[in-house]
Amino acid sequence: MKLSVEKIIEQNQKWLETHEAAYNFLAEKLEKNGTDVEHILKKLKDLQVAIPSWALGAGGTRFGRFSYKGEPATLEGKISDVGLLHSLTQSAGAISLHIPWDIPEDANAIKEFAASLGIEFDAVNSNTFQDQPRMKKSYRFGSLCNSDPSVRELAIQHNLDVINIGEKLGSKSLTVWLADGSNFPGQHNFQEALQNTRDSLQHIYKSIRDDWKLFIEYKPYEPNFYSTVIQDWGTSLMLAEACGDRAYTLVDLGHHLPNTNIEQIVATLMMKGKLGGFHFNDSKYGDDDLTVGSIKPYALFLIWNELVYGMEHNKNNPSPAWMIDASHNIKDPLEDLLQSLEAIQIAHAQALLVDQNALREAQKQQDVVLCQEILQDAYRTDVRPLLREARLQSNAAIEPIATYRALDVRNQIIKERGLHSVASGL
Ligand code: AOS
Ligand code: ZN
Ligand code: ZN
Repeated sequence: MKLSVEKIIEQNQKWLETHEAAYNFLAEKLEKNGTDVEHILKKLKDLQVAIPSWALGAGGTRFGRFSYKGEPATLEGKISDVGLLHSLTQSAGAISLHIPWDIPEDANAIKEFAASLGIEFDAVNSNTFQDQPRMKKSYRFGSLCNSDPSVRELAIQHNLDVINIGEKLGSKSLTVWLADGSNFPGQHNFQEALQNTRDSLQHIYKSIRDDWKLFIEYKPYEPNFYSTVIQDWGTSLMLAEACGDRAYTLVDLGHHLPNTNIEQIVATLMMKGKLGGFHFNDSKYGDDDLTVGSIKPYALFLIWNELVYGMEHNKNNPSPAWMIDASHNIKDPLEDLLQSLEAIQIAHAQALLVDQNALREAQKQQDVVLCQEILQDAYRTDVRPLLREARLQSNAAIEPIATYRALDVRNQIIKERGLHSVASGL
């Protein structure tokens, strides 16, 4: 199913008048305070966030999974769902594939189909956390870290195959997230596991083309509960540096122990020019993969504040590859992703509102109270009229979720695919 621009514009009429009044009021107020509103609108329009192919169906836990109605059962279906999100927001112009869940039968045809919806292929993800049918060896005791060289070889080869598929689709990066770790003290020789991982990653890195990047994701625990080989940003950074210039750390918001200061991690990585990828989600306890901004919106704003600062000041850091890595056990996945996109852009816009010069000055004066006032003044601004205006100017929906519902998109999808169609993946 496809949403035409005409239909979206027609829906926009309902909200146009209220939107214009709210937008003009806010824009005038901001301009008076010296904010360049056009600049913010441009930044909002430019930001494109990749949608992972595995977020288009319902997620699950180890206790089970409840499929959602009309999930996309094919790669075409997943791309077409991302096309819907992009039509509604003009900010989801890419998909991130997971291999082997999403192996295209005809890469050219898939590429053309995606292009017809304005969708590009972002990072490709390898999967060495599950055994595949007919595999000669098992990842039960790890993949790139495994003490058995033949398992490491298998995992390296899988990554090379993923790169090969990505090249055919026009991807420019590989994301490696490893489940490798141990469940019990004594199970691993920590040093050997890390060295094996480093050697394996170096091998993979040598096979990526000059215009590609390697993203190394870290995570403190799960699925292993005693130790994880790449447990934190420091280990990831160390491995990225051991690989080379085009290897970077990937920050996933859910991959931190409670109360970790993620914004400081972001600042440190950007200062080193090593923040390459970013996975958005939200969490209360661990890697909960909840809707972005649903639990800790202020933390998200503080993180965006460092991202905005870093993109402005750390020219050695490439523009990070943005992706939503959430999974929704009970919501309509497309509505959940629309909420996530909105939350990302809200925090982005609020961070763009921070008066950086005033903040630097207050920091120099050691005026702690004023520093907090400056940040919270930006955070407490209702920036939604800016998001709506950016979408309106891009022929996207002023109100994406309301438009999705008004156009009865889910029911049309169900008509096409059937109620019980199930997405491949986790
Ligand atoms: C796992 O926890 C990570 O966040 C990954 O990015 C992973 O590849 C993805 O969630 C699919 O399993
Ligand atoms: Zn992730
Ligand atoms: Zn995760």
